[in-house]
Amino acid sequence: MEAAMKAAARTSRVTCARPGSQVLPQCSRGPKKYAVFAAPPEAASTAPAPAEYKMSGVPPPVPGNFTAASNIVPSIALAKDGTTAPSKSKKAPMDGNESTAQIAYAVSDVSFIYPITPSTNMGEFADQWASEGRQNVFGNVMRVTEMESETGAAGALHGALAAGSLATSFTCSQGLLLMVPNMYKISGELTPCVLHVTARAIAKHALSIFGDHQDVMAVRQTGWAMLCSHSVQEAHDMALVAHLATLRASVPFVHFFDGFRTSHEINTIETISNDTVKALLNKPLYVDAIQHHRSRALNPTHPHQRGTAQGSDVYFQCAEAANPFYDRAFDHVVAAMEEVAAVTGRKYKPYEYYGAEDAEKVIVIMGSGSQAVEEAVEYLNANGHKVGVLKVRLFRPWKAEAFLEALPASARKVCVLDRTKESGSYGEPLYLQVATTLHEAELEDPSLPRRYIVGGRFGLASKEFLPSHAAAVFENLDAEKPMRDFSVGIVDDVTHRSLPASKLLPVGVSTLPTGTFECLFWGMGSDGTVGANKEAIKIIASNTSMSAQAYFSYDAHKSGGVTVSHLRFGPSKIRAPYLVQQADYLAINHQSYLAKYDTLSAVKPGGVVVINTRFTNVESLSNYLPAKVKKQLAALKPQLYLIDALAVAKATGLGKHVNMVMQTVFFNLSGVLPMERAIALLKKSISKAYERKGPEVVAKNHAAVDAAVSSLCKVEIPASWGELETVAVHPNPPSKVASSSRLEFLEKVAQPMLALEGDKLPVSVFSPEGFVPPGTTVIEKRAIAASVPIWKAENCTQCNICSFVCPHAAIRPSLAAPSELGSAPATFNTIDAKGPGMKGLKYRIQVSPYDCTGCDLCTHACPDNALAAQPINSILEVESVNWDFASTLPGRTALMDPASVKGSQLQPPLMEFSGACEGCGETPYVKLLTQLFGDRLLIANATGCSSIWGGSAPSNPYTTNEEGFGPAWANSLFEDNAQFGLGIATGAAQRREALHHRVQEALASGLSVSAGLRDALARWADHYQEAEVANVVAKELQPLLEREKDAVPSIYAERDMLHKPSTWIVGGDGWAYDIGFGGLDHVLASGENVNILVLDTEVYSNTGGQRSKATPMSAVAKFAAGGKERPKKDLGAIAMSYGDVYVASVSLHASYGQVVKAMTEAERYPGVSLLLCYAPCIMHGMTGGMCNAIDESKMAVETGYWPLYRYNPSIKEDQTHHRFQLDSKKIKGDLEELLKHENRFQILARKAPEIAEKLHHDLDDAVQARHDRFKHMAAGDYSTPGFAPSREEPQQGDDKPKEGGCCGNCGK
Ligand SMILES: Cc1ncc(C[n+]2csc(CCOP(=O)(O)OP(=O)(O)O)c2C)c(N)n1
Ligand code: SF4
Ligand code: SF4
Repeated sequence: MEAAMKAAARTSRVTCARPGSQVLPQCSRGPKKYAVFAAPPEAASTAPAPAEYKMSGVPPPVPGNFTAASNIVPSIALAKDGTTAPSKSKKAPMDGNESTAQIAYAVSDVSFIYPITPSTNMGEFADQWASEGRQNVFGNVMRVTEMESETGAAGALHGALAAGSLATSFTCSQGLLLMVPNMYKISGELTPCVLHVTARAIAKHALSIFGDHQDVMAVRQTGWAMLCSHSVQEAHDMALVAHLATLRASVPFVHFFDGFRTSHEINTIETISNDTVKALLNKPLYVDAIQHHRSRALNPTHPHQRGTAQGSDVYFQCAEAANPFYDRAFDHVVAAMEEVAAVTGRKYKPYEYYGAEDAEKVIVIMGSGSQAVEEAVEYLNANGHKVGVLKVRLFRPWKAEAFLEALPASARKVCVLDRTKESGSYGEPLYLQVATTLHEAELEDPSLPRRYIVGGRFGLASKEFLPSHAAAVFENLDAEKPMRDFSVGIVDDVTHRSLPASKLLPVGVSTLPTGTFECLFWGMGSDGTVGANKEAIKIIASNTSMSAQAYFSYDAHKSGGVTVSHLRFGPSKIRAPYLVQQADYLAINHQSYLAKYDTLSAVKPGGVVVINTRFTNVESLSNYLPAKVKKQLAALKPQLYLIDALAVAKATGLGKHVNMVMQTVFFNLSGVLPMERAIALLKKSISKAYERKGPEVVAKNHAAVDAAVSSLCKVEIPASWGELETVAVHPNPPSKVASSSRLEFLEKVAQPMLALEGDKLPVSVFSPEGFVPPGTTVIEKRAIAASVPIWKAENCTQCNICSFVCPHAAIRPSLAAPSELGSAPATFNTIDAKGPGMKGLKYRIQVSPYDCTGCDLCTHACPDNALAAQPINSILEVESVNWDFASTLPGRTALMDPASVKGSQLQPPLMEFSGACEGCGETPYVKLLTQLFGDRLLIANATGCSSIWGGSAPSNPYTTNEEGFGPAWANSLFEDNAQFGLGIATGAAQRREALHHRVQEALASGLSVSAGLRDALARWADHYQEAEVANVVAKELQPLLEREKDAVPSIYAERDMLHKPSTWIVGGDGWAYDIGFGGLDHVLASGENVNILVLDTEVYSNTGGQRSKATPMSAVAKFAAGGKERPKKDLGAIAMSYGDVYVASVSLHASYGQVVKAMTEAERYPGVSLLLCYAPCIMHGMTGGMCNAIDESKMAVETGYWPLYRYNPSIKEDQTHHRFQLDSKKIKGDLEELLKHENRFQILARKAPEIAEKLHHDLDDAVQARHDRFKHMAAGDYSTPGFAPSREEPQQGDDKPKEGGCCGNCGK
């Protein structure tokens, strides 16, 4: 009920003004009056503009009841629940996304969005504020709609604009590319609109979520103005400038800032209040502009047509007709900047120079990098140089005169830095624009001095750009012949284009304002360190007069990865768009990091170092620490503190969460606030943050704060540590199948990257196409589990289920002949192997403690209580030796049918040790796939969690068997994976057909080869489509072909196609149900022999849990904050409706046998197969954690929430045989019980119990109805395939039956 009211309220707020808060007077237009042409005020002005639009041949807009002086922006009343946007400017710490979203929300009616890192948060902020009822400056609540893709978001944006709304969106990278077609349309129609973009790299040789300008440069041709912010403060201010300028200019704006660097950097900014924005928009100029935008909307009361087709006679002229808008846009931006300056005191220019008035050398740059250049400029000028920086904010439309005016006349040498790379171009876009500007100026005025101009690249994918790099750029300009087309910040030892390091400002020399305090915190993903530091910086920024800045860097693991928090605070404004170089304070929250990473390299000599360690005295620490680290400590002479934070956390009931303890210690040692005050503020922030989790959790955290400081010990560093010898260690484990290229990759690329030293790698070590060899995760050895399972031989019944369910392939059965156990470690106990063919063999279950994540799924799954979790420290050494020994035993893969639960686990998993979360529900499916068909797998993987845990360089969990065969894996994009997979399958099939043809021709031509080769080729030709036979013969053929390659060169050349591959298209529900559905549907209809595996977590897991069309009714997800009101899409029914698609719905943890059966059948089926896989995910918020995924999955099947079925079109229907088999035949148990175990359902139950009850009830009904339908289908009645009986008849508007019961369509 409340949801319905909310929805109605939202709609009404958007479409009509509340009494007394008139948004815009709706036009009471007479017929045939045209007000459809975009026409901005003639000149940029802050003075009230007359409501008159001069444009030759264009009638003025019809004013209706509107007057230019009317106040369109009502005073902001509190929304019903009392929430509102800030009404006064204030200083506040926030990141670039929030600072932008605040403005976008304040001035927009609607937003259409689609999640993409790092822009997603802007949409999420907007959605959150809307759900809280926050009003924009028009007194409305923004309507936020998540679309199925950015294509859809852009289409909807276009539509909303055409309907006269003030609409906005947030995106970047691939998302922005998907918007291109509509961007042309929006600009072509001269529509005011702002798109906020966290500029990001584009997926090329690899995907990267980090920041640069490749995406925005890929839309520079679409006719949108492009305004760039250089800092978090600017993101706030320029967002407003963009929204004002677009109204003035009637040209759409892309407002962009650097992804992650600005979008996720927390900095203290001065916010602009809604009252201030409102006052600006109340100016008659904007009143006019908004009214004009609305009045030229599509409206049947004063209709017009747009989007027509034009021919060669007029298209060109029409395109040129828009020139005046672009000609004036620059002035409008200047005017908007002046207006913002007038109310904030912050002055901006489209091109702004900073530096020596008589500078000889100038860097031109756009984005956050300009702040690093500013620091370098200050440093160099203070040291007698004459340099400056010209910061570009407005990239499009470009105004040459203004640019030239901003450039000091003294500048003889100019270097343009682009944060993008256009391979093959003659210079990057900003460089080309500046070069043309200078060249044309010199042509027009020969008296002007000639300037030397060069261009270079920096900062791709957030590569560090330091003041030192900027100095290197100035030094390049000093050369007699400065390098052109260079890179800075990397070492290019291939084409030798990188600049040498700066001598004037070496790395390590600080350019920060005096008194800035820098801190580094090394934490583990999901251990709470990042969250705690966000709170810390907010406490400092809000409770002291200091400026503050925070930035967080992560590695690619979904869980258990490394996080480093970079915090700065001090008396002066902090720019520094780069990582902390010299920390005053270093906290290492996990002692193992000291040995694994060079954590001490960025600490100031004499700084504070705090280590969370079990070894809390110098003697025990000395035994633990590697010599290299001790030597570093001796040289740095820090104030060293030790604390067993884990013990404190455990004692206070926080388990392994040490974040609160470490945060308290930070406040104590940094002295940033008086300790008493710091504790009070910390406790306040804890109460707020954990309120939702209940008073117990709050109390435990408070107790941890109280206990922290007394556990801290200060230790003196022994002088002897400085004299230690250090030896390099080589952690490469033995590898059964290791090509030289793989070993080289592991040594030269993977190991440095895993040690977080990838920044130091030169260009020459990389494969330019970004390819990664198989099996690289084997060297990671993360040891992130707190406890790992140990086998209790006496209880084991040898079912192999522990291995089957393990998401990380970290526990496996071993079989050994007694003779092979001679060199086994003493602790490697075994039992007699059971089962057919196992006689005389020994059996053991072995865990890899370094690779286990401690998820505990195996111990929960074991039906015989044969596994017990033990603390990792107690077993690490023993069990890792046992694991190494087990890895040397020969595989006994042929002993059992692989297509069985037990037999599948005797096959080596060819996907191991991925970076997925502990207990992830996706990985076991893919691991099983590799055990069933791994030696012939071709995988097309959609972007999503499975592409991140499955392919984050250098970690490639896909590995090879003893013959070197294994899955070949590729990710194209998020949206096109089905088509990509179809292409792979078609391409491979085509090449095999051609090979088959060649073989047949060769055999027919009586070729002179050995009888053995002839016979094998003939057998292959007869069975080349039957994998089981063809692949055996293919192996047999390899040595024969090698020997006689000269006789059959064309067959020899294609010999890798003798092997029959199995193509699998893998992706999440976001891909399959939403963005990739169009392609998926096409593949379903294609009849090709491909298999589709949908890992259904029922949300977009990879981007933080946004709603997809697979999200079940009543679940709370991002963009479904009030619980999803619509049912889950039935993808299986859609697929079955084709009739010739194999479809199965499986749940690995609920039925081990059914999933093996379904995968095997799907692979065998000679057409399209679709497997819908229930994948528990951390996003579900399971009570007790992911170790309960097995019980939860079973309950989901029992209650009918997740059905198990197989639809096999190859079965011939008759009385007893049916294509549709319902494997979960009965519904039992209480669905409500299941929902009680998952936070995604409980959030709503706590927040709005009545709505939850209704939605849960509806879900229950839908489950029951589907089960009834399935029972019919299982009995051969397919009369309503795919259509669940609906509970309510849809309202049919004009088509509703007329009296007498006729639908009316027959005309009666
Ligand atoms: C065109 C485009 N838009 C958005 C994204 C960002 N993105 C990457 S993965 C993902 C969600 C994946 O969700 P799903 O398919 O359900 O897979 P899961 O992560 O749950 O395994 C999104 C939105 C993208 N990569 N490309
Ligand atoms: S605890 Fe988890 S990761 Fe470790 S072996 Fe068991 S199932 Fe695998
Ligand atoms: S699917 Fe869920 S559990 Fe698995 S890696 Fe993604 S977020 Fe983690």
